[in-house]
Amino acid sequence: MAEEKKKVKAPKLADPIASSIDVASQEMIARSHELGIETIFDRALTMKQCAIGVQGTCCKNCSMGPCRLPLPKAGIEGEDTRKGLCGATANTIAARNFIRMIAGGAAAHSDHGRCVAEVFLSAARKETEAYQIKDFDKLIEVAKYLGVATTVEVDGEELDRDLDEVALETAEVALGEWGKAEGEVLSVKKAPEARYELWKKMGVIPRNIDREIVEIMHRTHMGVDQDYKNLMKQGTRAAIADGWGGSMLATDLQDILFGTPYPVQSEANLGVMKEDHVNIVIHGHEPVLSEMIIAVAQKQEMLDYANKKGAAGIQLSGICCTANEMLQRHGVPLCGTFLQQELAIITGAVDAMVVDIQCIMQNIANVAKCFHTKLITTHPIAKMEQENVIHIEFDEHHAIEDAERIVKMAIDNYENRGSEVMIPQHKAPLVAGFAVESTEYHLGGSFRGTYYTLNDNIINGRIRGVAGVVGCNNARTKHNRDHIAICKELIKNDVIVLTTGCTAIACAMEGLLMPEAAATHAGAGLAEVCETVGIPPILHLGSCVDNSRILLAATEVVKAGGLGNDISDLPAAGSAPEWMSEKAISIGHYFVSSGVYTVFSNLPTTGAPVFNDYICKEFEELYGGMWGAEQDPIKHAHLMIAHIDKKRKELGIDKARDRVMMDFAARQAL
Ligand code: BF8
Repeated sequence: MAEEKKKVKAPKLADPIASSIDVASQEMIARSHELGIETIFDRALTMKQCAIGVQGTCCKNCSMGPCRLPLPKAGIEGEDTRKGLCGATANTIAARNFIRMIAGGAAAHSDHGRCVAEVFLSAARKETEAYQIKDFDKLIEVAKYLGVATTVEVDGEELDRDLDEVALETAEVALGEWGKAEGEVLSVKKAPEARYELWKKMGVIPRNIDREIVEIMHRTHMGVDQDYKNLMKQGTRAAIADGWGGSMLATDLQDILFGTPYPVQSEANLGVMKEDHVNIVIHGHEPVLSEMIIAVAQKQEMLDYANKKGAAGIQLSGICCTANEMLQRHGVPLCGTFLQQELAIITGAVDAMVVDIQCIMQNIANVAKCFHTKLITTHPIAKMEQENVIHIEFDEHHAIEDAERIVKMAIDNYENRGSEVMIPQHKAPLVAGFAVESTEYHLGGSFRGTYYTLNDNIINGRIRGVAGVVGCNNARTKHNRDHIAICKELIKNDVIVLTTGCTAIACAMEGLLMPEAAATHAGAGLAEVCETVGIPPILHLGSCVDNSRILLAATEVVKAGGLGNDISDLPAAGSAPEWMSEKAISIGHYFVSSGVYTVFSNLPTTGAPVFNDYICKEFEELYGGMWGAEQDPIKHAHLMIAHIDKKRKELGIDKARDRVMMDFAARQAL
């Protein structure tokens, strides 16, 4: 009887308006409640964060723990006597946890890169017809930095080497970067010379990509490295192996295979799905999968098959970084950010969601159960336990057949849709695809494609500085709020923004990736430059592995001259306002190690104030870059702007000055 009387508590439901700034997402969160489907927004209310874990001071690296070392409410007065069972201090524990996050992030980016390198090798060996080299200029560029000969001497004459040979050797050397026995990661030399020399002096040049990740796991094992500075030295080496190694190779090899992005127009948000079309949403990270699905979905026989099944066509769209990859090379629309993956299925219009690796929430399988949606995993390292998930393993040797099977499965599923379709009618136009090469072209035109124009406008003060704003969504933060507030504040203050990942999708959904956004949102100086060269004030540079493009853009700015000798001299700053993944920590740390002041909403280091100070203050003296943390978006943007102004002052360009055309008399006076 007592049980009967016990009241069943209604589950807490997220307030749609408080959960997201995006109207389409708000509508779908409300829809999820109507249908009784739980999403991450609801779970964020019921599952509280661990107060010690967020401080970074919980050690679970051996079975005597977890040892939890919360920071006393009153802070630490005098000696910090907190210790784990083995005696590990809060600094050691926080540093171990921090660099394990770097290892996780670097592993994810770099393993993605390795997979692309393997496909590239298959293509170079002509083992697959599905993948072929698209960008030969990029192949030559990559071959050169990997030390592969691109010319051959015949009878005393220097001739171009056979491209098939160049491709094969480049693929073999590239793949070797993950595990070679000797030497150093070759792409690291793409950094400005001063940066490379600094890393050499500090002993943080990565030897190969995998080794630096493995060494983190060793050093953080019970009873190994117990000096937070030494731990961070290895964290730095692994982060460089990611940004200037695994991620950079992923980007470059993808460009060789699938083409280097050039500006394209498209649209963003859940409203890109079409009710009368077969909707296939591709979610994950490796374009190896999505490229094939794009190719197959455009085949006339597939379109005819879709028509036969009663659909007007096939609408592809993307979630997470696959979305950015498909967008920047093909103009395929963005369906949504990380936090919209469940919401996309709740439209009832997704006939198939195809996923590969990273940022895929396990709950999408539970949501898919409530609809007709086929959820298809494709990668051998990323399966799901729920029984409704279909696994079709994607392999470059039969990629077209795999893609055909997937697309056909989606088409066949179209007729199984229920009456519950509700696609929010919200989407925004965008321009994306600003790789280093296309930005150079835009800035300089066809006669002098260079970064001089950007440098000139930074020096004359029209552009105050450059910001890289990147990263995830986080269910603990109102969806997209901080991305948008920070980006708007930066461009309002004449700081041009380079963006990737989910920040890029958020900006697209807000209409900020349109050239017209310059007139409505940017300061007068930045707006003038954007209008003159025809670019948006926020440039979409691709997916998260493409943060390597931001590093290379910064390097081009250094090379163009007038703004110092190193990335740390530039009036530039980085930000990840809504970060959540380990990849974000690795990215943040390779930005910091490259000399960039990088601000996150919060850092998992606050429980160890000495270690926190080390990475947020002392690191600047060592590497010219440091971490910062600020939750309030406007203050966050102004920390970045203050740093940009500090750098302008150091460069002696803090007073706006226009280039003066001097007449003869003025020259004589000089
Ligand atoms: O790699 S920004 S939520 S999608 S981790 Fe994931 Fe974060 Fe989005 Fe792409 Ni990057």
